[in-house]
Amino acid sequence: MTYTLPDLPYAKDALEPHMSAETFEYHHGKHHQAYVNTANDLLPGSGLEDLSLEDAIKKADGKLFNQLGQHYNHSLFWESMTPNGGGKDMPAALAEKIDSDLGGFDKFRDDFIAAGGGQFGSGWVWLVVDNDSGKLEITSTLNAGCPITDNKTPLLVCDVWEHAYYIDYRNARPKFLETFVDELANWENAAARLMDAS
Ligand code: MN3
Repeated sequence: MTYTLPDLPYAKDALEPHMSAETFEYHHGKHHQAYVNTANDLLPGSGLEDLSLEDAIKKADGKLFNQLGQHYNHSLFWESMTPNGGGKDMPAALAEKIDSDLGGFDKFRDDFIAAGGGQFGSGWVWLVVDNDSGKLEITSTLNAGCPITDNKTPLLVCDVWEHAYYIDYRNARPKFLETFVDELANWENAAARLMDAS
């Protein structure tokens, strides 16, 4: 297995003014690329060379886990955004599941923003399906943490490392999270992942 940086699913300036081309130049072109390169440097001799990314994450630890987790997390983060995304307008199957499992869109919005804002230091905030209960959950992870190691299927993720928002929002992480939910979230992609999970 050799990992490669996935292309962005839109042009670098497609999410402006909410996320700038400059942010993508650094975040996708440099940060994510570096995780991919380091993963490929560490993989030979790890015993995980022939596994899928998901299976390798479940078995890796230490520095290799960090690179693989960051590769998976960033790949889903790019997919988790779309031009003219966000807001309440989403596929019915996902909206109904948010109503039944998370108390409706407004409560989901508040709880997702609070979970991302409350993550101390670097990390991620997620909308996931718990594979045992089948219910949606909001969860956050530290550093390269990834919910697939906790038997959950990720539907949507927002990066809350400072490098994700510092160019466009400086220190205003809550404003970045509000913009993610209101303007950027790719509900179509989350709904497709929900369908695959169930
Ligand atoms: Mn990042």
